[in-house]
Amino acid sequence: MLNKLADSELVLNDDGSVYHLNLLPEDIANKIILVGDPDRVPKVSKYFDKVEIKKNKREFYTHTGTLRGERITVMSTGIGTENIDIVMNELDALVNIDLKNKEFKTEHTSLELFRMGTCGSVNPDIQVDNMLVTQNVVGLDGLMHFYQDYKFENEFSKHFLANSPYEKIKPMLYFSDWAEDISHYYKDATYLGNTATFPGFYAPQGRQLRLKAIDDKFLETLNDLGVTNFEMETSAIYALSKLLGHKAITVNNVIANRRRGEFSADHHASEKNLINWVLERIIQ
Ligand code: R1P
Ligand code: URA
Repeated sequence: MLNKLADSELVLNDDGSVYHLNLLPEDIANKIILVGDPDRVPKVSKYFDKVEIKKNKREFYTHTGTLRGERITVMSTGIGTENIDIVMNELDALVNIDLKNKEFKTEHTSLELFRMGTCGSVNPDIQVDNMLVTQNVVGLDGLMHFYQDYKFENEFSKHFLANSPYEKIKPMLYFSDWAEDISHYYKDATYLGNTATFPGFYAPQGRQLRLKAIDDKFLETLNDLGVTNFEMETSAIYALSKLLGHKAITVNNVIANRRRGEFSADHHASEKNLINWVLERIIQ
């Protein structure tokens, strides 16, 4: 059959669930909170009225339940865009592929994806323990170069490409803005910014412990190019949402101000604040 996927391409577990997420279509809601840290999942779902589903495999922990009567899922992605590649493709398969027949469905279902993460700011004026919503994102990890038809250009991307001095990382750049506008949920956010997503936490984000990073001015240079904050997932979430027809928005709690060398004095309290901030807005 024309659209039938081979067993090697769409891999399923013995119970018919998708390979890494270990989920069946009925296990997820259309509104999904994505967090990096698996420990953040129960910290979110403890606010649900009730939790109906708890499943996990590797770093992917999922709780689905209701909050103020609305069905909602919270899932951990682990760290990095290579995990987001798995999360986005398998979430999409759960709603847009008939898993029993391994055929594409004719009706498209669009998910609402809310990344709730942490980041470091490279704008010295952005204060720690505040929420920063990503409007534009630049990916320096290279994932989207493996997908055909990914093209994106806007004022931010044009400015960045025209002015970036980093020849070595230029071939790995790609850009996106929010996949479809679900920014109304977060219209009162303190900061709206341009996020850079990296394939690492240390040298890729300009941190130098015993090894030297690309140069000593990395943070200032990226800030001058318009970047406000650094993290490790949003570029892939925005770009794959765009291609797959889902809606996505990231809010990151700023836990580090890299330019001032400051870290949140109580990042546990700050995380709790982030969770409440998001839940109050996405389920009214
Ligand atoms: C690095 O410590 C991790 O924290 C940030 C980065 O994107 C990376 O995943 O996000 P989370 O707090 O959601 O994991
Ligand atoms: N997450 C990151 O990826 N970088 C930071 O500086 C803080 C959180």
